[in-house]
Amino acid sequence: MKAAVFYRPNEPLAIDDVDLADPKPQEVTVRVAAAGVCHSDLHMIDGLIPCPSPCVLGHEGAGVVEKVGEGVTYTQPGDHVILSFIPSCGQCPYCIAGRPNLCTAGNRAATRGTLLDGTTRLSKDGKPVYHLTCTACFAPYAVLPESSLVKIRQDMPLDRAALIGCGVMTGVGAVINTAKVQPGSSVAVIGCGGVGLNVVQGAALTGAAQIIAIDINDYKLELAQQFGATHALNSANEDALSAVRNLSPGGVDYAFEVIGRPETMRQAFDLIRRGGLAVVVGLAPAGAEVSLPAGVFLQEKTITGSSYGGTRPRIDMPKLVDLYLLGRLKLDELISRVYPLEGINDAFEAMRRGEVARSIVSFA
Ligand code: PAD
Ligand code: ZN
Repeated sequence: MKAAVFYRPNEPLAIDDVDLADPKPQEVTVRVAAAGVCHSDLHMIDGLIPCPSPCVLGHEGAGVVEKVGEGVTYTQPGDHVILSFIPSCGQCPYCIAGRPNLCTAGNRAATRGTLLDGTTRLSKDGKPVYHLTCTACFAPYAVLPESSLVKIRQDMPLDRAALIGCGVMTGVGAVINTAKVQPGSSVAVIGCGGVGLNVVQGAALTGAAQIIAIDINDYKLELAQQFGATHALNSANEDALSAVRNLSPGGVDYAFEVIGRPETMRQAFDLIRRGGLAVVVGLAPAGAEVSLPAGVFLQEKTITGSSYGGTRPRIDMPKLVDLYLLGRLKLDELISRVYPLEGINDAFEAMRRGEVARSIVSFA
């Protein structure tokens, strides 16, 4: 089959023929319907975050179960599923504590690019090809661990469902699971791309009273207002700190960094009030550090990261599906463009130029 393969940073992905073996025990083959284009993959293409090579990218997807390996009990052929980009072993202290997004074996496999047993089902000319985050969904078929699948209602359109697999879950989850934003609060969101727009809509869902969208691209700020932002600040033209202090004296209750830059992570910390919470969602380049003003620790501010929106995928994702089908979660508005697999590099260029909320690759 054709797949989008990463060989080296700072090069376009290759649309190459790769082989996909049958699922082993506890694994499943999924026919991918659609895959969203997320900035995390672009960080790897840009060489900011390490990526095993060669590797089929794509970690935001949904599709239909085609085949199940021995011992699979959760799912059967024909099921509609969202692909979760962190599998879970179900047995480590994180999984037992209800934090499968931090699963030791799942995170190890996801970054190493293998399935949970340390091997790959993808290959080319008999040599292993890695599966980004056990999903590798920039391809018409994927083999995943059973624990990477989340069954969903059959009446949910699969292209919309794909977005829940990363951007929507990460953004809404950062608000609901990580920050637990309270109704009536003030929230600043720095970076309103595919994930940041979902932080904005997550904040709107929780009933935040003031949602201040910050970006350097006016188109993203317009989108943020459609997604529920009450204020929009272009930080290329005005100083975000003083503008936010004017709107919310003393600082906001919660600030979210959704870009992946140390400067804006620091900005999130500066924007919160005494006792406030800053949440870092963006992935920083490998080795980057953030410095914090030591004098303000007595202000009891908190800064934390949010991995995959702190999700328990099989609990949260079907709820997001229900909210979409009730008309309470915006997904249609996120899909700015639809590309065939061969257009994948154009989709990343459009993201780099800031032209899209999200693009999807469709295999329909
Ligand atoms: P995107 O490219 O769609 O959005 C990034 C946004 O940031 C764009 O709207 C930019 O205009 C804006 N921006 C860039 N620089 C600045 C700046 N200096 N000040 C203000 N705004 C700026 O990316 P995305 O939404 O797909 O991903 C955002 C980040 O989230 C990225 O680092 C990605 O790797 C990370 C991510 N994290 C997780 C997780 O589990 N924590 C999951 C998915 C994505
Ligand atoms: Zn992503």
